[in-house]
Formats: sequence, C-alpha cells, structure tokens
Amino acid sequence: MNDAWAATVLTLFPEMFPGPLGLSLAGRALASGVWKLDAVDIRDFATDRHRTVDGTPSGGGPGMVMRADVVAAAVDAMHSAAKPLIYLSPRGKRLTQARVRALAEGPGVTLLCGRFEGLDERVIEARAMEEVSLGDFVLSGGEPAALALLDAVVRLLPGVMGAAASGEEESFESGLLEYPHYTRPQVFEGREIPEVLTSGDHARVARWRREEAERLTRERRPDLWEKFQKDGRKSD
Ligand code: 9WO
Repeated sequence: MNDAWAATVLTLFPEMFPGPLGLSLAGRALASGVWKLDAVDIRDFATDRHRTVDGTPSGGGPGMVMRADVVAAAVDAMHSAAKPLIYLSPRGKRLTQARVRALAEGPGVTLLCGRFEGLDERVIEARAMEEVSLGDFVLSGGEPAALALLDAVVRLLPGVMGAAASGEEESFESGLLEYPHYTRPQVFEGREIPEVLTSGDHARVARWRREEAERLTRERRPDLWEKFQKDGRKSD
C-alpha cells in the first residue's frame, strides 16, 4: 500500500516500538498496511567507535545532552520534508485533537524522541523542529509521548476505528468533554442507568448527552468552557 500513513520514529530505544501499537486495532491496521512504522536507532548515526550520542552540558549542570551532529545525521537520513518533524518535549506546544486530526489527514510524521536532558538547542533550530507536549509533566524520554501521539492519530485513519472514533471526536471537535457512558448491568452496586438512556427517545438522549457534556466541561475544564462559549458566539 503505497499511500499508507507513514510514521518514522527516531529514538535511542527502537525496541520500544511498536509496543502497544502492535496490538488491538492499531496492530491489525499496521499488519494490514493501513499505516507504516519505521523505528530508527539514533545511535546508528554516531560517528565514533563508541557510538557516542551525548555529551556533558556546556556551562555545567546535571545530566547529559544529545549531540546536535548525531541527531542531525539521523534526521537528514530518515526524514522527508513532506512530513512534519516533531520533537516530543515538555517545552512544546500542547497537542490538541485538532492537531491530531490534521496529522491523520497528512502523509505521516517524523517523531524525534529525546533522552537525557534533551537535545542540543542548535539542532532544534537548524532542522526547524516543531516541539509538541502532551502535558505539563516530565517523562524519562519522548518515547511514551510518541506512542500516545501515534495512538491518537492511528485511531482516526480510515478503517481503523469506524463510527466509534467519529462519534467520540464530535465532542472533542465541538470543544466539549465526553458525556458519561453506561451499559448493562442495569444496576451496579445500587446505581441505576439514567432513565433517559433506556427511554428509547433518541432526541431526549441526544439532548441529555449534550447537556452532560456541557455540565462536565463547565465543572472540570473552565478553560475549555470559556473557549467553547467564545467559539459558539463566533459561529452564531
Ligand atoms: C532530564 C533531566 C535530568 C537531570 C536534570 C534535569 C532534567 N531534565 C530532563 C528532561 O527534561 N528530559 C527530557 C526527557 C528531555 C526531552 C525528552 N524527554 C521528555 C519528553 N520528558 N518528557 C517529555 C514529554 C514529551 C511530551 N509531552 C510531555 C513530556
């Protein structure tokens, strides 16, 4: 399948991939060629016999820094300019569902996973990398974030999740949190399924779900609620 969505991951731990993405729906889509994954060991681009990829921080301080020349060699060998080049970093722009959808609609992505204290700043600048963050926390490396980003994108690719994904996306695309979900048993530890959901009245169900999504967004994410109201006013 020539036009499969193609992910290239540059990492010091290629054995971390596909990891969980090799299972379930993403794994089946990978096996059937809906998407492609090439996990590349940055260490293969080291130039010395010790395969050195890092150095002590200039100016002193803890940890080690990934060398610009080695990272640049890996990017230049493996990255196609037709795809976004993303460095997973706590400093990055927060990933949103809209950006995930945009990535899914493109040809693929090159993801750069840092380790140690991160990359020499000069390679981030020289290769015009886009820094993306999944949230305000620090992992031991970019790989878990890369796996999460790829999961979010792959589930949106045609034929991977079907209606479930499109249904769920509406709430995020509309800027609201997901409404509550229920299924049998009818009673769980004395807690009933809300009557409206077993009423058979689809209009009432849709109204209840929208109201719940708005209530949860107001209560839990006032930032999203404020944006939703502004966007709603714009589209009025
Ligand atoms: C390591 C370190 C060691 C000693 C003192 C300070 C230190 N800071 C770091 C550090 O921030 N390492 C990062 C590890 C460098 C970039 C790759 N790593 C990473 C990416 N951690 N967390 C992310 C990440 C990526 C996307 N969204 C959230 C977090």
